[in-house]
Amino acid sequence: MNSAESYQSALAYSNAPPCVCCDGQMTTLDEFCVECQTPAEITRSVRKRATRPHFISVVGPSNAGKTVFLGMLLDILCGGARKLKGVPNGAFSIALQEQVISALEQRRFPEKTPNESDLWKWLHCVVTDSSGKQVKQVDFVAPDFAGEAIAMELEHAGTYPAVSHIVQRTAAFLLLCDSVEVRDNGAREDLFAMKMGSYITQEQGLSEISKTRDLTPAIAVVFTKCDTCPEAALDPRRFMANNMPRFRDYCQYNFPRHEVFSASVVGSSALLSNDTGAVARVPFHIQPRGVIEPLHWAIQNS
Ligand SMILES: Nc1nc2c(ncn2[C@@H]2O[C@H](COP(=O)(O)OP(=O)(O)O)[C@@H](O)[C@H]2O)c(=O)[nH]1
Ligand SMILES: [Mg+2]
Ligand SMILES: [Zn+2]
Repeated sequence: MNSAESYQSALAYSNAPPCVCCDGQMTTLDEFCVECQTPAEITRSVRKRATRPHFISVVGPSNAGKTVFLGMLLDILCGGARKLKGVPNGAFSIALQEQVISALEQRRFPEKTPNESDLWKWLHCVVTDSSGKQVKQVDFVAPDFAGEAIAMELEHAGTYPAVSHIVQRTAAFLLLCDSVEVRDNGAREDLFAMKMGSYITQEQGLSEISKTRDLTPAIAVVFTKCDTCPEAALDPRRFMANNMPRFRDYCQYNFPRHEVFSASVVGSSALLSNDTGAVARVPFHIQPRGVIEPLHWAIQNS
């Protein structure tokens, strides 16, 4: 490296703020944090506003409905009709919203999320909550994780460092569970949630003493696709007690702040097969239900 080059690289280091997720050193040339894959765009925009961002992560097994839920959530926040309003930051947040909504409008569900963490779509939205006496503003930052990556990391901690960094930094988790899977395959979903719960406990270094309200993250269990599962829609708490008893107990003991919700993004859908015999679920009309409530609860409780 000649002196001009080393001057350039020194400048790139000195001007870049540390990563907003893992505090790792970044350079002005990085598009993503090399450590945790958080886009530099999020770090830049959050540091400019000089606030400490609120990481709310949406987790759950593959196919739980995370991508669709996040896209719809963004769309509702930006509609701004309610007490909770959001302004999306950066091209990637808008891209996620667009991808999900335009797919639904064409009566299909969006493509699956890639496994490589740098291809994940990140959502960043400045959310204003004016439902209480005091107006509260938070930076809502959430990666759209691939479910397989989460599952791999739970089995072999360290496979996806990005997941670990983000979990450590997260104040509230929305744990999405496919309500039909829970109804028909309760034990498996219960086990996944247990693994997720103990991973969070371990990564956040929660000891017996720290399990007080203030130090534990808020956990919102969200039963998705409840348009196809009336039991979950009717009484999500009871549905959890009946079908995921182990994780219910785990939450009661380890996460003093937890709540249970049910959600769906479509009013109705059907399984249709094409000429080759492949079966796909086709959404008929967009009718979000219970999408905003878990986020609102998470903001107020973390
Ligand atoms: N009936 C119904 N199906 C849904 C809903 N949300 C998602 N799905 C289905 O679940 C599949 C997986 O959703 P996706 O968001 O990609 O899951 P992810 O892997 O957790 O990101 C979709 O392709 C749809 O078939 C919903 O609200 N209702
Ligand atoms: Mg996805
Ligand atoms: Zn980082």
